[in-house]
Amino acid sequence: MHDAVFLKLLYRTGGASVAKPNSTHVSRWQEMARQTTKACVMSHSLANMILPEDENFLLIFRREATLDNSVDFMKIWRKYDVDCSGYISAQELQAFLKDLFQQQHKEVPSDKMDEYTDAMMKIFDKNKDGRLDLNDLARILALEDNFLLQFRMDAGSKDERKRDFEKIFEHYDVSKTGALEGPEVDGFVKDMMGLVRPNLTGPELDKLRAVLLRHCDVNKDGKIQKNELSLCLGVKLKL
Ligand SMILES: [Ca+2]
Ligand SMILES: [Ca+2]
Ligand SMILES: [Ca+2]
Repeated sequence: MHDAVFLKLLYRTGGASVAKPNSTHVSRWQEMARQTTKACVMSHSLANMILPEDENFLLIFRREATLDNSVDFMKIWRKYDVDCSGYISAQELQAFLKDLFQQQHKEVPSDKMDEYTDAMMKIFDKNKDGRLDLNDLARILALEDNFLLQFRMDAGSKDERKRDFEKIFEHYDVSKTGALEGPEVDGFVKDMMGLVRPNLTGPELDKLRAVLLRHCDVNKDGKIQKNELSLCLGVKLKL
C-alpha cells in the first residue's frame, strides 16, 4: 500500500481520526469472526483426524483467557519471526511450540516436534504457501477482536473524542511510558489498519509502521509520544 492511501485512511473523515469503523467494516469484521470461529472448530476436529487420539497436542493452546491486546500479540510475533521476514516459517513455528511445551514442562522428542509442527502448518497455513501470516498466528493465539472497533471517533463532541483518544493511547501504551514504542506501535498499526484491511500481512504491517513513524514521529526518536499521536489523529488534547 502506498503512503497516500495510508494517509487517506489516517485523515479520512476530514482530518479526524482513526479509520472509522462504519457499519460495513463492522459487519465484515463480524463475518470474519464467525468464519474464524467456524474454522477453529473445524481445525480442532481436523487435528483429531490427523493426530493419534492420545496426542491431541493442540490442547496446549487451551488457555483461561484469550489474548486481548494486539501489543502482546505483536510481541510474540516479533519474537518468533526471527529472520524478520514478515512471516512465521515452519522452523520458527517449531521454536514457538518448543517454548510452549517447555513452559508446560512437557518433554517432547524431536520427531514428535516435527510431526506437531507439520500438523499445525496443515491446519493454520490457510493459503498453503508454507508460512504463517499475521492472521494465522492470531487464530492460533485466539487474539480477540480489534480494540479500535468500539470507537467512532468521527462522532461525538470534542470532549468525547478526547476521552476516546485517552482510552486508545492507554490501551496501546502497555509499558506506560507515555509513548508508543516497539511492539506498541506494531499493535496500534495492526488494529488501525485491520479496520479496513482484515487480511493485513506482516510485510504490509512493517511498511505501514514505517509510514506512521515518518508522519507522526515529529521529534524523530523512533517512538510515538502521546502528543504526536494526537496531532496525527487530529485530536486536540488541550481544550
Ligand atoms: Ca520469518
Ligand atoms: Ca501462509
Ligand atoms: Ca517521537
